[in-house]
Amino acid sequence: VNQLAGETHHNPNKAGEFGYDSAVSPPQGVTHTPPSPATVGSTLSEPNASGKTGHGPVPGHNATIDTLDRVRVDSTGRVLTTNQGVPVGDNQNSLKAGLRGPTLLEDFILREKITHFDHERIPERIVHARGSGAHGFFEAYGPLTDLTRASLFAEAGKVTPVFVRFSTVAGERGSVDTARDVRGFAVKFYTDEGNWDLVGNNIPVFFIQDAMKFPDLVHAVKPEPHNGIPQAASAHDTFWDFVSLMPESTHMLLWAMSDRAIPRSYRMMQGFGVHSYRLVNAKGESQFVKFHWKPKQGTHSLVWDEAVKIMGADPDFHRRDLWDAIEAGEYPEWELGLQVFTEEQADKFSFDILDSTKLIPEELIPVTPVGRLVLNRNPDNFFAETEQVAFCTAHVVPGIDFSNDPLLAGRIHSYVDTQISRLGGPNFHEIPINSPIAPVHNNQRDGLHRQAIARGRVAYEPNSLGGGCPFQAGVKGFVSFPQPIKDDKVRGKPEKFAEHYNQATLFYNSQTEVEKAHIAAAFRFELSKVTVPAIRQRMVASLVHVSAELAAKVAEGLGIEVPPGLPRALDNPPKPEVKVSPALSLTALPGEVGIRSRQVGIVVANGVDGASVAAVEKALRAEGAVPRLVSIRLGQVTAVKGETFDVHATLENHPSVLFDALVLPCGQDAIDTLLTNGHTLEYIKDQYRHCKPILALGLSEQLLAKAGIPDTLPDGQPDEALIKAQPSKVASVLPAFIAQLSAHRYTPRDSDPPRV
Ligand code: HDE
Repeated sequence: VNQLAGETHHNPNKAGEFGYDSAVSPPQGVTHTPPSPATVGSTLSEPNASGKTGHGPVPGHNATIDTLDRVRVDSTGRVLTTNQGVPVGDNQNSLKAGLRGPTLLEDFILREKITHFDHERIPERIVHARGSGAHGFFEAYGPLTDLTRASLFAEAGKVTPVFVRFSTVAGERGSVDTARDVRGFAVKFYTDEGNWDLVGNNIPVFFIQDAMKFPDLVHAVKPEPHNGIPQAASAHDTFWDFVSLMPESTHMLLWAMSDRAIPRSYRMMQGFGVHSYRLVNAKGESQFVKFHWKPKQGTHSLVWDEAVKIMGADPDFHRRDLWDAIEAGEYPEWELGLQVFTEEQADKFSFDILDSTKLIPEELIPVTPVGRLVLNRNPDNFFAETEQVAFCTAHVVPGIDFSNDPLLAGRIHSYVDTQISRLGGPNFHEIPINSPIAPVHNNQRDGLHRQAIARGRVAYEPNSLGGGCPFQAGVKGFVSFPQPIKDDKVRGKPEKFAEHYNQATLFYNSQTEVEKAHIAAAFRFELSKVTVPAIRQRMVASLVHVSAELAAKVAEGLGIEVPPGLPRALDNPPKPEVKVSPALSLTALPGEVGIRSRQVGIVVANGVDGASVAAVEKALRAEGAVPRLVSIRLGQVTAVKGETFDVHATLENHPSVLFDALVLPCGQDAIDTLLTNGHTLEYIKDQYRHCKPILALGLSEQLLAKAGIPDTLPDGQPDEALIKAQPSKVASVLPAFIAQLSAHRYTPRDSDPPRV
């Protein structure tokens, strides 16, 4: 039973993992939800394809799963075979000429096994190598037919299966989850008119304006080529050398230095399509659109010291969090929102909507919710699904089209191209996780690893021998929006692209004081890792144009004077329409309040007051949180009245940075034991430093004192997330503790440097 799942949770959309019969009958003691009638293109409330009325809206079944069924393998109860299906008699010993003699070349069983093993790895993605994926579905809120003919938006309740992959960008496949980095947010919609891939990030803008610069950017941020250092980090010379010479990166740098780049969870971050795309309706009318994903779980982040410590404590922090939540039936959910705007509106903006270093403030174009995305099933096999999934911005469907964003243009080429070497040929669309649910018929043939067996002698068009099939769909097929173009062929950029700082300033000015402090600290940290002083200097000279306050703070942190601003590309930059945009601050998006799936550590030891521990555990479980008892070693602890508690984790194997909140127990013997254990004090210090709620019962005040935890905030005000109570009064403080946990972090406690 997985940790988050506790004893009671079970993901009804995934039959038991173990046992040959698991595909048909659930493991004992759990309820199995029958597959819902929702097939691709169906609505949740409609009868299913077979005409039978369904079981009602069970938002669980994924049509992708049906198509993947044909390739699923369950070896339970089966005999071991070679890849040719020949039963293997001995899987322990190679074939030898005598027990001590040479191994024979003839041993095809050994050779097949080793040969396959030798080729198990494929090239990792050049960027976004480390990621985690899940299956789910998208459900449209209502018809968007006036805007787009894309079939997934055709009617209210229409359900389209999806596969989503989240990722970091710079780190290699085996790197850590909580690096400071942009996160990928790639969604493959298996629509009934073909696959649409919305390959986005958790930040709405990008570092560069033109695809021409992408290889340079990536070469700059990846580990330096001479020594392969550093892994999964932008805090090094080549990255800051490049971006400090590219003022267009400044806006994105502000986002990347904000807490957005260290999310608490993949489940708790926004997603953005970044570029302007087009929606095209059945009449051929088109408007521009920007895509937004907003998490129902709220948008929450780590703090840097916490992120660094989690890298060591659990490098798979985000992967595990996503996996556990889905296994436990805590399906993460996002709302898709659209910013729709016309060419005429776009022309009037002070910025260019083809420039991916700019966003459209929500004050100018509001975000309209149009549907929800739910992830409800973990992959069966990481390699087959998460590693082999191939997202391509070129994968669009009728009703979705491109803008002329020059960054997007390069992407339309790059993603298909990269899969050809990564996945070994042009037939990567036939790999089960990539193959559309919509049928595929064309005259493309052959190539490495071809799976389809195309029948007949016709592989060309026009033909008469095949009755002209497959025939063109005409206007029912994908028709590119006929945007008029009349211009010179040039290498260059439109003038508005040359304004680099307005939106960086907008972003900075829209942050809370604590968020601003974290941005300054992140610049200080990253630039302090740069060894060439001139690069640090140049970067601060760029920040001068963003905010004098920010430049001063960073300069102070680096021990330099604020330099004069870099020369600007434009003498008279256009005036921005919006000065402050609350939606750009993380705190603007609290999400649904609640503590579901939040991890709470309850520290225990022999002699603990058992009644209050049990009460806290029960109350947290009732709210959907995941309380875990932590002690010096595994096994059981015996409470003061003789009750016993199972210990779930140890102070050593599960550092407190992995918890969202901490409970310290009462009971003199327990406190005496914990006081002598340095791990306990680190536990408390980290929770305090990272502004997480602490519930300290009775005598545990002694632990707080030994850890040096201040009673009040620096200004003498009470610390509302440091909640103290006698064990008998625990019920009266639990609501306050739960409220603090739901607020995620108690920022009034934030200080730089930390007080303890
Ligand atoms: Fe990517 N990007 N990118 N990118 N990108 C890749 O494709 C590329 C950009 C993004 O989970 C690669 O399959 C170019 C912006 C995500 O599998 C590659 C340019 C955004 C993922 C590639 C960009 C992204 C990728 C590497 C500038 C946010 C991971 C492996 C012109 C809107 C998808 C692969 C997954 C992956 C190229 C810029 C998002 C090399 C040339 C902007 C989420 O094709």
